[in-house]
Amino acid sequence: MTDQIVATPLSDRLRDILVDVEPRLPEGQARQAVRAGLARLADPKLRIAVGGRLNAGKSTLVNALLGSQLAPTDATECTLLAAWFRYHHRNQVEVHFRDGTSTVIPAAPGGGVPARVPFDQHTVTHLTVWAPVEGVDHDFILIDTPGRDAVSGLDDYSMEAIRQADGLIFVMHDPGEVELRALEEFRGAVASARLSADNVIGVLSRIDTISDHLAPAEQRAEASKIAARAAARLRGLIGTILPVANRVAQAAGCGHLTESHAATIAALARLDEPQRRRLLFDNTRFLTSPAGTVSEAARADLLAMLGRYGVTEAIAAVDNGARGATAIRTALLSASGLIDLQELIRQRFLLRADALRVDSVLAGLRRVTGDAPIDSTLRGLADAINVLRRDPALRVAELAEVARAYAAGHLELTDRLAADLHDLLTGATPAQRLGRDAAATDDELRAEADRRIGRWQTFEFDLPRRSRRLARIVIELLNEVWFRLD
Ligand SMILES: Nc1nc2c(ncn2[C@@H]2O[C@H](COP(=O)(O)OP(=O)(O)OP(=O)(O)O)[C@@H](O)[C@H]2O)c(=O)[nH]1
Ligand SMILES: [Mg+2]
Repeated sequence: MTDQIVATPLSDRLRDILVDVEPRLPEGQARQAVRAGLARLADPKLRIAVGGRLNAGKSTLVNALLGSQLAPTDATECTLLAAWFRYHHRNQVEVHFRDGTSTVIPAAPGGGVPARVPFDQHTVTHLTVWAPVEGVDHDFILIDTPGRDAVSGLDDYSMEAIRQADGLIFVMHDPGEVELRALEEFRGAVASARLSADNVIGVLSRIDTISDHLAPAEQRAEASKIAARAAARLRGLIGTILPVANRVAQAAGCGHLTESHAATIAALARLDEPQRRRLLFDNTRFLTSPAGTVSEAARADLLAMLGRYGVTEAIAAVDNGARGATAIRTALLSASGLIDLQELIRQRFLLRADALRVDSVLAGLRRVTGDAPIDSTLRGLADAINVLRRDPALRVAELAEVARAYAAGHLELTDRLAADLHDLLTGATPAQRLGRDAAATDDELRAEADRRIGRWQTFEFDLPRRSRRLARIVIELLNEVWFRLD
């Protein structure tokens, strides 16, 4: 299997194809699309957009991932323009206009998106925020997008930003009926944007707000159930949905939590059990109950930053031996779900960067090569693309990893699971990938995909944590097969 994976990056091969075709095309839509593809390939960074409905907590999550508070967050509609975060040793903001020009304006004090961008926002496509953020831009560009149901009519703009991305983190705050319906609608809207479980990660955000009376561990358990239900409903559109406590992740990730906060948390941890319980019962009691030497102002400060959920987690971290701000921040980052999300981003996006970038360029080209082009140059381009598309690296590279773990004895599979894996690895058609013959109807194939997904989900549940990712790779490919059935 692994022998089939070609060493030359797919993006290099696609670039060669496009460089060859471009001068032979007449000026027009097709040539422009090829040029756009070449421009995209010239930028080696993977683009990951963060999208979702208004107020879902997107910008808060972006800051947590950046490790720096550069995206403005607010309870009212806040993000009006898509912002691309990239590395530069100096803070500055570049405004990109619809006519293709751009201009540099000063960043907000401390860096990041200024409160006001002094241009008619309808003339602007997006901002590039240059900032000395380590991590993100070395690996990928993070794009914060405006809320989807923004009343200002910017919906199209956020879709435009999402369309330019190679992967999407879809943030949902409350996947109840309304939000799920909005997502179903979103599914229709993004069909052209090539989004599917293959390149969309879900985040269930603001999990501290699920209930006022649950302890953090119970909130997380509840959040996991909600996320699993939403994932089942959104099968095919979103691969995995991870619960994340965004605000806690932001406070810990952006270094807001200082040594002085750590001292307050340590003092709270030293209170006796009844005092602690009273204090953490609700926000009012947190601010007013006796708390030894900890001032009300210090408590208010902590509460504003972490919420009761985060404060409870921080105290638990001290109970578990965390000493000082750095140790508490590390514990909070892990408890918030951000570390799991970063790992998922690495697995689902970064390790597949080449294939994802090529895939998104191909999506842009499909518009000009889609319907059996008459022009012979375009026909040649379509044929070359088809050859590239069949490259197993575009689809099966990661499945090979599962196969390798299985072959090496790191992953034990029953005969049935091994057969499922084999079918996925070797099948050329959806039916073959599900171990069925060509006569099977789509309904039968869907039912078969469901059975296999269920089997792998049960299997995943029983696996040690470090191996679950392998089961998830299989589940997501099965989801993809399911999704691509007519
Ligand atoms: N309690 C709680 N509040 C949060 C959390 N994450 C974000 N918020 C709050 O929710 C509000 C919206 O957060 P943003 O990050 O600005 O949301 P957004 O999706 O970027 O909003 P738009 O850009 O306007 O669409 C802000 O007041 C945040 O402080 C969280 O994990 N817990
Ligand atoms: Mg925002």
